[in-house]
Amino acid sequence: MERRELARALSNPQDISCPPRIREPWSVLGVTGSPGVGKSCIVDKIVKSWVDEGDKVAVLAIDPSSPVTGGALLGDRMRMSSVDANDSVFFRSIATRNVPGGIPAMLDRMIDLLFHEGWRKIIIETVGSGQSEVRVVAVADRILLVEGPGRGDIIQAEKAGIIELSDIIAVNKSDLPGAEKVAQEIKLSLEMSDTKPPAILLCSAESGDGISELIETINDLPNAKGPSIAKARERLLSANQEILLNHPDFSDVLKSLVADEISIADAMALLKGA
Ligand SMILES: Nc1nc2c(ncn2[C@@H]2O[C@H](COP(=O)(O)OP(=O)(O)OP(=O)(O)O)[C@@H](O)[C@H]2O)c(=O)[nH]1
Ligand SMILES: [Mg+2]
Repeated sequence: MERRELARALSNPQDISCPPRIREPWSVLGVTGSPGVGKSCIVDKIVKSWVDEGDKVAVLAIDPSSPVTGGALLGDRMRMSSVDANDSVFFRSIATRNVPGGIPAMLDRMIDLLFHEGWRKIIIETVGSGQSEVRVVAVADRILLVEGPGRGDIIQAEKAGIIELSDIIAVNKSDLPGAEKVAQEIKLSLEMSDTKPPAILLCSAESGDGISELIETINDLPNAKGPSIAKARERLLSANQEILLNHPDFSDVLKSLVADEISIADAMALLKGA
C-alpha cells in the first residue's frame, strides 16, 4: 500500500478489515506520561535506533498538542533530524474527539493495518495518566511510562493504574535536579506492590545519558504469549465500552435516562440485548 493510500485507510479506521497482527514477538510500544516530560524526544531516539537496525517504524501520536509544548509535533522534529529515515518512518497524529466506539478499538484496527503493511514496530505516544490514557496505552504490547523531576505526577499515575501496567519507567531529564529523587520515590512506591516491578531507569533525552541503556532494556523486554492481568483487564473494559457505544440504541437509551423513564439497570439490560 502506498503511503497516501495507507494514510487514507487510517483515516477511516472503521472500514479497516485485515487479519489481526501477530503478537509474538511484540511489536507495539506504548509511551505515556505527563505533558512535557520528554516523551516525543525519547520516542525520537527509539525510532532512530530501530530504523538503524533496519526496522520500519510507525508512530501514532494521540492528541499530540499539549499546552506545555504548544503542539510541537514529533514529526517536525524527525524531519529536521539528521537521520534520513523517510522510507522507514511513518507518522500519524490522531485526534481523539468524537470517535465512535472509543479510541482503543480504533487504535487496535489501525495497528493491525500498519502491521499488515509491514510496519513491524509501532509506537503509540499518548499524553497524561488518567483513566482514558490507561485504556489507550493498554492496546500496546509493552508500555514505557516517562516521568520527570519536580512533578508529583507519580501519584496520579499510581491512582490510574499506569504504574501497574508499565514494563519500564524512564525518569527523564536526569540532567536537571530532582530526577534521582523521583526515581527513588517510584522505587519506594513499588515496594508495596505484589506484581513484578518494572525496570526504572534514569535518562536524559537532552544529553543522551542513559538513552542507549533505555533502548536496550526496551529491546530486551521478554516476549509473552498473552497480556498481563492489568493489560487484559483494561482491554476487556475497552471492549465492553465499545459494545455500549456502538449499540444502535445508545442515544435513545441516554435520552430515556435523562427523562428519568428508566434506571441504569434497565439501560444496561437494553444495551446488552442486541
Ligand atoms: N533538560 C531537559 N529537557 C528535556 C529533556 N527531554 C526533553 N526535554 C525538553 O522538554 C520539552 C518537552 O519535550 P517533549 O519531548 O516534547 O515532551 P512530551 O512529553 O512529548 O510533551 P507532550 O507531547 O506535549 O506531552 C522540550 O522542550 C524538550 O526539549 C531532557 O532530558 N532534559
Ligand atoms: Mg509529545
